[in-house]
Amino acid sequence: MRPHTLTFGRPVPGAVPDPDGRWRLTWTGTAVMGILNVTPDSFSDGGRHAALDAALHAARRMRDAGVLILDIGGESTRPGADPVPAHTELDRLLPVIRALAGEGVVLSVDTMKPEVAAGALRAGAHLINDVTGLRDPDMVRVCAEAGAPACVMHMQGEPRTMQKNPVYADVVAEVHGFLRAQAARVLAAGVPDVLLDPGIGFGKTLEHNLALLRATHALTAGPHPVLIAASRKRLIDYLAGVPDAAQRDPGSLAIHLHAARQGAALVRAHDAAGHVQALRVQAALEP
Ligand code: HH2
Repeated sequence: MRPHTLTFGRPVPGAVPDPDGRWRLTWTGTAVMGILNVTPDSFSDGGRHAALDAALHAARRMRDAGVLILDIGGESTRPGADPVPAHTELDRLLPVIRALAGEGVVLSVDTMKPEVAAGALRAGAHLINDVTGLRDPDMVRVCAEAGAPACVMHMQGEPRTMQKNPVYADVVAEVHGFLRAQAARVLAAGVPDVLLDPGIGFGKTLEHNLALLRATHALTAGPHPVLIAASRKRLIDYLAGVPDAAQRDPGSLAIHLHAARQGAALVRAHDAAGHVQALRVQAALEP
């Protein structure tokens, strides 16, 4: 099983300081990034405290189950989703980040907005997961200044319209080429490290998604750790007839076990405990 490393410009739970003043988080095989969505409507009404308690309870259960990273999101990026203002996103994220900082788990924040990333990093988050792939120079600056690595994801178009008519001449070459070029650009600008993610479902047809998943090994052969995030996505409905997203954990796991066999460093999952269990069993079965 392959070792993976993610480098941070400041201390992070589980990371070891280096003589060069950076902190290295190292793991072997495929780790889990657990999804924590804090986008409840109840945040705007009297259920605010209950919603915060529920989010913290879910986060601690994922941590105890053995996730490496928690990915906290305050805005849905689902196809057709409406954007949320920065202050609303921060309002949802900050209480959760403040409560979980210091609880021994690496905190990633899933945001497209530099001002949200900056606020989240100040509050104790460690990593930025930006589905726009750090195309905004302000996002690059925020990550570099905070010493936070970033997940660089590929997306064609923007969330509201991306599934209308995605077109590629060669999807694998284009997506991998974009990720490699962005990684070089972002690292040159001072961001300490990157995770690369082909962006399953972000401006891609079923055939595009399958081609990218089958080619995961070509991306993992490169120098950067790779994240695959297919949890509960629509391609599972297309492949197996599961219209209810909440019922798609078995299909998610099948995709993520395949990604693990192809060398993915991380998989992003709603059913974090189920993924930790299955990945441990698969790892033990490898010769
Ligand atoms: N997909 C979603 C959100 N964040 N981040 C990365 N790096 N890669 C992804 O593929 C990815 C992501 C999908 O978002 P949403 O539809 O809001 O749902 P959820 O956060 O529950 O997955």
